[in-house]
Amino acid sequence: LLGALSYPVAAQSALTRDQRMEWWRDARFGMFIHWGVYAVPAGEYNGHPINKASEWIMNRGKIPVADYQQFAKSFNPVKYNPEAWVKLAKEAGMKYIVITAKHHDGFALFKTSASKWNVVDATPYGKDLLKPLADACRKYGIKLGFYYSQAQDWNNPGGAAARKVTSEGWANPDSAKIDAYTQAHSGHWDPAQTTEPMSSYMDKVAVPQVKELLTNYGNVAVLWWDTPTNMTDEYAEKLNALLSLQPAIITNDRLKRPNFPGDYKTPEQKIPNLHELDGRDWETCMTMNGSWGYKRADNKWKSTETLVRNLVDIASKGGNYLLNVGPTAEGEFPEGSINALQHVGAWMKVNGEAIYGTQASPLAPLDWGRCTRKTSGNNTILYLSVFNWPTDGKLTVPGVSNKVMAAKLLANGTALKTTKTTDGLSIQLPTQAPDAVASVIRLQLEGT
Ligand code: FUL
Repeated sequence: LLGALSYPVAAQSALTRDQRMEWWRDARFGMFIHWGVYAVPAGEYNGHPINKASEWIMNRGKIPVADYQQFAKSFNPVKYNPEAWVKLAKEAGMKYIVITAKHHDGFALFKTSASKWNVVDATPYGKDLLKPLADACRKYGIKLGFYYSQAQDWNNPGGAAARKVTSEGWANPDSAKIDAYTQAHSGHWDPAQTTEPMSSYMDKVAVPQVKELLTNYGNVAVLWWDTPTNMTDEYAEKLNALLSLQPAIITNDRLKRPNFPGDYKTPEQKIPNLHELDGRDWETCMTMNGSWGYKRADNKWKSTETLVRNLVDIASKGGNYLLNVGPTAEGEFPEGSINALQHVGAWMKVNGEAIYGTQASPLAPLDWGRCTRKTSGNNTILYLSVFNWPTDGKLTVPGVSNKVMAAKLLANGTALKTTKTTDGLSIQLPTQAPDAVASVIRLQLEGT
């Protein structure tokens, strides 16, 4: 009889949101992975670079379904080494990974009976990519989450397509015709995309696949929905109900707005200003170069300084940083992201305690850097990350009048002298910054 129920009734999780969110709030730093057959064209189509295209190449280039599906024949990630990926994430100081189980191109990185458009059935590789990643995460104590594009799906018939993007960037002689068709067909550019209504895509693909993801891979820490384009309340409800398969799972705010706010907000490619924060949990997702999916020509990597300071800035405002890697079709991380992860990891090894398990700064914005906070018994620990090292060796911390129990540099343990001034606290620093990117002072104060 129970088997006759199509959807499990949303059992109210025995855990509170605070309990489910606890690990995530402590973690502060995670890895996003955008991986799929778009890594084959890697930003180019018919010998032309497509404007702003990596994982969006099918839509930007208005590539017909049958042509796009050809890329799967060259998707053969024989160098895929999930243990190496997980170890690298861990070395970088990241505590969780969120991978695109299915992006807008509809391609499933996992074994699914809901659609043939998946890694097992459509590629020469022929094996589930998520299973060994889930195993590696379990082995190394990293939480695993799945990104799932629940509404936009440009390959499985009936999936939605964002309306506004027009064909661009390649010398397609039919551009004008294709754009007119797209405008008239709710963003779809190929009749093969609309042979079924969205409700049957939801029933046949999205709902069963989310069920598979939440059943076949052990503990799933995060369901990272993406783009609510054309979502109805009815299907948002059905997808949301599936989360009860994983009672400890947390989820973001992209299932359907505004009725499904999820557990946290997801500013994209930007760090919110303080006045934009409303007390809800949030996570900034960001690329390491300019692209989510692998793009061969994109070699503009953010510097270690930018990445570390972003992480510190985000932690000082109480948020998380989800930093992206776009692996190649062979299954490797691009060199530029490996380097970046190693450099951030070296900083985190020394200064990680200024990030993990911290809370937002209690101080007014500082012109020389950022602050995070922890409580320890009857004391408050402030972690002062100094970006601009004072040339006169004196750092002023406005607004601090508590008794100082201890002050030291995390980089080398050097104890620091402090004096109370009318402006707050003055800390005597060595002339040289121990770390050119961000040097952290651990300041232990009486009182909480
Ligand atoms: C967006 C998507 O459309 C992008 O491709 C990317 O996945 C980003 C994280 O979210 O909404």
